[in-house]
Amino acid sequence: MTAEQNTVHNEELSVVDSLITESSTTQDEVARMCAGMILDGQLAVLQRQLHADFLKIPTSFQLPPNYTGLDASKPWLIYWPLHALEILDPDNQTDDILSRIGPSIMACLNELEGAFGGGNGQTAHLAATYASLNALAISRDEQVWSQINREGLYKWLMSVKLPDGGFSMHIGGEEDVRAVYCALASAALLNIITPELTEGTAEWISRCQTYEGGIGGAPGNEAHGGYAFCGLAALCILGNPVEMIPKYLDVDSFVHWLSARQYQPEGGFSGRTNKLVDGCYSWWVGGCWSILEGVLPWITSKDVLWSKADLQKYILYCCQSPRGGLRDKPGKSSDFYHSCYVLSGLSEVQHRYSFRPKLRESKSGEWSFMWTYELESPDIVIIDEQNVVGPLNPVHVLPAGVGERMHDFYAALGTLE
Ligand code: FPP
Ligand code: ZN
Ligand code: K
Repeated sequence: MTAEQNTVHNEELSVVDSLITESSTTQDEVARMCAGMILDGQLAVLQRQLHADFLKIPTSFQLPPNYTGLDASKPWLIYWPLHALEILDPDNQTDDILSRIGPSIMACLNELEGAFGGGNGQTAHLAATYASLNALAISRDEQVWSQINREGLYKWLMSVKLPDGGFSMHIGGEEDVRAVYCALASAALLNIITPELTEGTAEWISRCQTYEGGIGGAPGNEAHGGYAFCGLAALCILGNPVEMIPKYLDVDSFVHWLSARQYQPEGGFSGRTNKLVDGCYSWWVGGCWSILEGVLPWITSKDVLWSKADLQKYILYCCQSPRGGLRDKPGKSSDFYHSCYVLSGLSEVQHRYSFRPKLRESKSGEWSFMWTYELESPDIVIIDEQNVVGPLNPVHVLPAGVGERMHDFYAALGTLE
């Protein structure tokens, strides 16, 4: 079935009930607004220069006052825009920008605890640690890499590991599947994955899959796109995804829930049932599709579970802010978080990723670095040359090759004593 037939098909089947609520009204408004912006049979142009200028703000200026709420997210304010800049165009990464990543990130290291906080002197935190290591991967700064105390970081990771197999975000903090993903992705980059670090974790992730088929933040919580990605990507770090995914997830119900995330006529994804489309789910949900397509060949064979063409249209027509940067939906302002994940979603649409276990020796801790990519086929999605963004590692959400290089640096140093 082509994307066009798919649209007609869904409209014929759409059921409108007579109950009007605040949510049904906003849903109708968003659908109408997006439909009005999307031109059929054409593609909007990706405004590269405008987005690059927006994404360079944190590298050259003081952030505007509305960013003060992100004072505990400084590593994210480095990772988000720099990842987005690099997939937009690798030439955006000047030596000057890259050389300033290391010192800025190292200022967030909590030396007493052994991991990174959201800012200078702040508590060590898994989200900040994940964003910090991703930013350091992008820096390619081996001098700074060699300053990281992997033993100390490993001890801290073990201190947030919980007896049920999950992880808490910080010492005494909340336990959720974000924490699992952030811990494992960090450990994979540093080549410090051990059996004791991962014991019981796949089973814990499995308990987060809900009756809807998606993955919730913790066992018993509502399925959500953000957590679905974290759970699926974490399984791809824990072992060979070809075995891990079907072993720990009910794949049919997961795929069923994922396919219900795309809305018509918007073309974008929602994060959960009965909520609105949002550009950032182009990655959180789209990333799940990338991984599944790369691991389970039957998902790759047809374009009937979701429409890449329609997601690309949502991104290009509805998520580009006229002031530069990418956004949740029309009417919202752009920000660095949405720029990172909307552009990653565009990359996912334009590339087909494959998991290739023979690429490397399959030692533990290497599973997430065995991904290859090619441009998606033109009968699945039209890729206009002027809109192409770069490929990713779909597990680490880093420009392709970047996480691999950092992992190899630490692999050459060997494992921990
Ligand atoms: C709902 O917000 C959002 C959540 C419940 C959390 C989502 C989780 C992520 C985005 C993943 C984070 C991942 C890492 C690696 C830190 P909402 O109610 O405003 O949005 P909604 O209406 O779209 O559900
Ligand atoms: Zn969003
Ligand atoms: K893809």
